[in-house]
Amino acid sequence: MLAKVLKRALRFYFITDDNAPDLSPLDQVNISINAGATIIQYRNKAFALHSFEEVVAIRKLCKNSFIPFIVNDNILLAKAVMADGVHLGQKDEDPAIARDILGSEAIIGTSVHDPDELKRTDLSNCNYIGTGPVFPTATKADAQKVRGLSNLEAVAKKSPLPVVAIGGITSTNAKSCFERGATGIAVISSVTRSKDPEKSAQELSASIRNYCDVFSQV
Ligand code: TZP
Ligand code: MG
Repeated sequence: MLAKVLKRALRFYFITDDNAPDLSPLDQVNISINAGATIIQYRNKAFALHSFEEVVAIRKLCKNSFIPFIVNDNILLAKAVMADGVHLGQKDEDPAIARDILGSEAIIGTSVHDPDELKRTDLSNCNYIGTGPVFPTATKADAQKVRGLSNLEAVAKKSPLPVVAIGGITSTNAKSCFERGATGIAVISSVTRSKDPEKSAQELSASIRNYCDVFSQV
């Protein structure tokens, strides 16, 4: 994928919530895509094969909507559903293995928490990095400490790859992430735990468009 196309795709990065009380992952993805999400990640920390059809359905929906589909953690699941890529944390499999299995066109993301970790991370098989938590989040049980906007800016300045900000991002604070150098923002709960998920996804989308259409070069 062209770097410019990838950068546009990373703007509104929706990640599924495996614990949302009222919304299935497929419903979440439907709502997010209808609102303007530009890339989808399937994240299910308790993934088991009985959820395979759910992943296939989400994959199909993304394909029909011309939106890249990324699988969190699980390279073989990504391969099985012919996902567009995979997101791997520092403690997950090596991106080099994902590259071998998924091929040269796959979108491979990794998580980097701060500039020091960025220096230590081999990005040669990666296409983007995710960084955070920028703001407090209740969604990731084992999330690292909140890193804030200055850390986001420091990572974005040093990163050779596009940076997606994550953690506690809402329609109100999304703009601040772009101002500090994020190429995109990744969200879970501001859509999935909202009283009105459609409205929240639309608001998020509007705040991203407002900022990106005016200031972005791509
Ligand atoms: N990684 C760092 S924070 C986070 C992940 C997966 C959770 C983001 O969820 P939310 O609900 O958008 O804060
Ligand atoms: Mg992971």
